[in-house]
Parts: sequence; structure tokens; C-alpha cells
Amino acid sequence: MADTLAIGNYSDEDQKALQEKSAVFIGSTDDLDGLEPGQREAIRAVAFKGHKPFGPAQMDLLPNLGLIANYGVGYDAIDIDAASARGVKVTNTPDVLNDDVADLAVAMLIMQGREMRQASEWARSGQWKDKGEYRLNRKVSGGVAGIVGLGRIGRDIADRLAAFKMEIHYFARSEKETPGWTYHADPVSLAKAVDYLVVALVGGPDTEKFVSKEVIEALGPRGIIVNISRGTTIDEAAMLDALEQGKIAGAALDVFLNEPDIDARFYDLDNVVIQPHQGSGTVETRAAMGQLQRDNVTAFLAGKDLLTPVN
Ligand code: 8YV
Repeated sequence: MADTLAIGNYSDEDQKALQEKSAVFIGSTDDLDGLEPGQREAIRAVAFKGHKPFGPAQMDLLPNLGLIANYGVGYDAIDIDAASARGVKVTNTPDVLNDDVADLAVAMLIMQGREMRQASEWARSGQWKDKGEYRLNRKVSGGVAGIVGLGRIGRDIADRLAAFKMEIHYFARSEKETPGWTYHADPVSLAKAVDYLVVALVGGPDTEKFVSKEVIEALGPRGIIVNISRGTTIDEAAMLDALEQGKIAGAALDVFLNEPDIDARFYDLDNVVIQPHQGSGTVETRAAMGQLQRDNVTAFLAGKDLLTPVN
């Protein structure tokens, strides 16, 4: 019987590679109890993709589970304490996606600042031809950017923005060695100092609503929020209020609460760039993520060291 269970929607290539490992497939953790008890008992490794909770209740349905190999750098859907308590190892897919996520963050920031969505619509709808030039917007290069969370992805974003001659400020748990960037121990002080607030925190309960109403309002009426982390890291209701009331200039968001059924208030806002959580969504990067996930499964089943352990 199969010792590997694949949870989630995989690309054809990933599916084929997992099939070669004789994996059993289910769509989400909700489908676990649809498996026969014998099938569940045989599972030693799970290749996990998705954002539905993988907690104690799900783990207890797999009594011989030893590994959850997450497809993604963020593993906030997995209860790490519950996994550790059961002797279950967890791995993720760090680094291979940094470039794509950082590229998207910068692209969204420029898209929002230069009103590229509205300007494109101006041309497509014939208004350029009929009414003339699109209105002037705002210069992005040389602005002041604040990165919330200077981990691997945050740093790659900051490096890119520095190449746009931006002054870089950041918040992190501790001051880092950086090339002349300004550290803020307090996110409100960071928000006050910058025009662009780019959120690159890890998800999970520790960072819930870290970008609070106070932080959002400290950003001020020229402020633009960019989020490529998780919807949970921002007080989303407070951000929506601020966007509707013009307390901040705009937002560019790849992540939301309750994806993909996001708050309908977003759809009515002209000052928001919306992306469908596609930060790592390129053929190249998703292939690398799938490979790293499977390499962790292979290492575990062979009793070797895991490549990218979390716990
Ligand atoms: C998802 C992500 O893993 O890596 C992460 O943390 O958010 C994404 O790359 C991807 O959407 C697959 O679920």
C-alpha cells in the first residue's frame, strides 16, 4: 500500500512525478476521512499543498505519519507544535521562490504608483484617442520604502527597491547588517517614515494583524501598502476603511483573508491592485518548489537528512 499521500492541486508535471512515487492523491485535508483506514495507516509521508488547516485532528487520521513536506515557504496552515508533539517532521520550500515573489512585489508597487491598471484601461477603452493623454501620476524611483520583515524575501525586495534609488527603511525583530538602510524597532515609527510599506512577514498567529490600524494610519494619505505575505498579517478591515476613506493612497495586494473568496469591498476600490496569490506562480519556480518538496519526501523515506527542515 502507498506510503506517500499527496494533498492539493498539483501541475501535470508534479502529478506525474508524485505518481512515480506511487502516491495516493486527495484534493484537500477535508478529504482525509474519505480514505480507507488501511490506506491512512500506511501513509508515512504527506506532500502537502494548500492553505486549509493541517492540525491535530488531521494528523490523528494518519497514525504512522512521519513527514509533512509543504509545497511553499509559508507553512502557517500546518500546526507545527502539534506535528512536533507527534514526532512528525515538517519541511518547506524556501529560497527557490524569492526572486518571483520579490519581482511581483516591486511590479505591484510600480503598478499602483504609476496607475498602470487605470492607464491601460484609458488606452484600451479608446479614451487616449478621444480625450488625450492619461493624467499625471506619481514618481516611484527615489521614494522611501519600508519593509516589514527583513527575511530572505524582504531582503530581495529591498535590494530591488534600492536599485530604484529608493531610501530603504525596515522593521525586523532585531537590527540586521544592511548597506545603510534604516532600522525601526517599532512598525508605527517605520510607517511614519515611509511612502511605501511592503509587508514580507511570515504568516501564523504570531504576526496576526501585525500591520494594525495604528500602523496603517501612521502611513498617511500618500502611503501605499504592498502585501505579498499572508492576508492575516494586516488588519484587513482597518485597511479597507483607510482605503475607502482616503486615509492612505492605495494598496497592492497578492494575499487576502479567506482566499479566493475575498472581501467584496476590494472590488469596488479603484486604488487597489489585486493579484490572485500568484507570487511564486511561474512555471520555473513552481517546478523547483515541487522538486524540493519531493526531494524532502525521498530523503525522509530513505532515512536521510531532510533538505529544508522546519521543526
Ligand atoms: C503557495 C506561498 O505555496 O510559498 C508560499 O508560502 O504562499 C505560495 O507559494 C502556493 O500558492 C501554493 O499553494
